[in-house]
Amino acid sequence: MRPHQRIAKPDTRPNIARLGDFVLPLRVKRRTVFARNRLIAIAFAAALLAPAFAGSVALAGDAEVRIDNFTFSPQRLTVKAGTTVTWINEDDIPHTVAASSRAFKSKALDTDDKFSFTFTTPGAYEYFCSLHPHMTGAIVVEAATGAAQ
Ligand SMILES: [Cu+2]
Repeated sequence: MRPHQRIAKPDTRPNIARLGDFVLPLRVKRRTVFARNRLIAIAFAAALLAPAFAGSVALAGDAEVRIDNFTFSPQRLTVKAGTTVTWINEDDIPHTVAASSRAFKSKALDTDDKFSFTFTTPGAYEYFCSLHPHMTGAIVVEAATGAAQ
């Protein structure tokens, strides 16, 4: 009886220890797989939501000024700080967009050429066409509020 019990004890302990060693890594693996699945799910959700956010930001942050018949239209445009304004020359002769303060200046824009400038600092930016200085316009940049951003 006693010799059997003595033999049995060393036999069961390593078995439990082996089982424990085997079960523990399995649990850890399951958790990491679950964590990976959650990360993938979050990544998918972010990928799905990103275009919606990008779209709304683009709508809020972009503005256009068209150039046609020697006229900037709208001639005076008010935007929030951080807005990118794009001028498009729809006239059949070249024009430029040049800030009176020299904050920005385009090259000569041929028909359908574009020029963009991002206004980060609030203020009134008067500009003109350096080829036809009677062509004038203004961009008024307002401080960006939390709601508008
Ligand atoms: Cu011009």
